[in-house]
Amino acid sequence: MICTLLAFYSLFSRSMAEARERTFIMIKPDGVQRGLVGKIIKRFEQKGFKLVALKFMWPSEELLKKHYADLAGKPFFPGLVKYMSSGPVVPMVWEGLNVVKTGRVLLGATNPADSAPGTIRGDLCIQVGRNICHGSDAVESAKKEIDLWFTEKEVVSWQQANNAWVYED
Ligand code: DAT
Ligand code: MG
Repeated sequence: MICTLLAFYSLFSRSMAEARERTFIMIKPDGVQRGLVGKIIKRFEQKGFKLVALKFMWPSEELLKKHYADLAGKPFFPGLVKYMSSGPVVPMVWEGLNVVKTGRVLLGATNPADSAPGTIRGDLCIQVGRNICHGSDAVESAKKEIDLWFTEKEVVSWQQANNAWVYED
């Protein structure tokens, strides 16, 4: 009996821990300028993911160079930093089961020419240099990006009222 309870508890706590995965999503300057903020946020909300941090800010080149540090050697890097620092952005943290991977699926392929219809990029943009949104590509990079863009206090832990209707356990 105790074993059954323990097994059940460990299963339950594991699935709850998995549901607390976090990813860093950002609406880029073109997404803001084109009035797509609400639309992009809506995709994540409707899916069932939980918003745990959000702000509106004009990022510095310095911050963007850190954010895209692993692309520093690419020929498009200077243009990328210029574009990303050309206006305000909406950095966010979303939480949920497999949210890093599923977040990328919701965004669509990096190059909108290859993004499937129904995805954010597939529906709302055309060129890779104006692809309106960013999403972390792995759990580890998500942690780094969240720490880069948000302080610990800005990320809010809370219980979503509809949780039991989004997850079966
Ligand atoms: P993603 O944003 O899907 O994670 P990435 O990390 O490879 O893609 O690149 C970061 C951003 O850099 C991408 O969203 C748009 C820009 N970018 C990537 N490849 C590019 C290219 N070949 N030409 C111009 N911009 C590019
Ligand atoms: Mg990337």
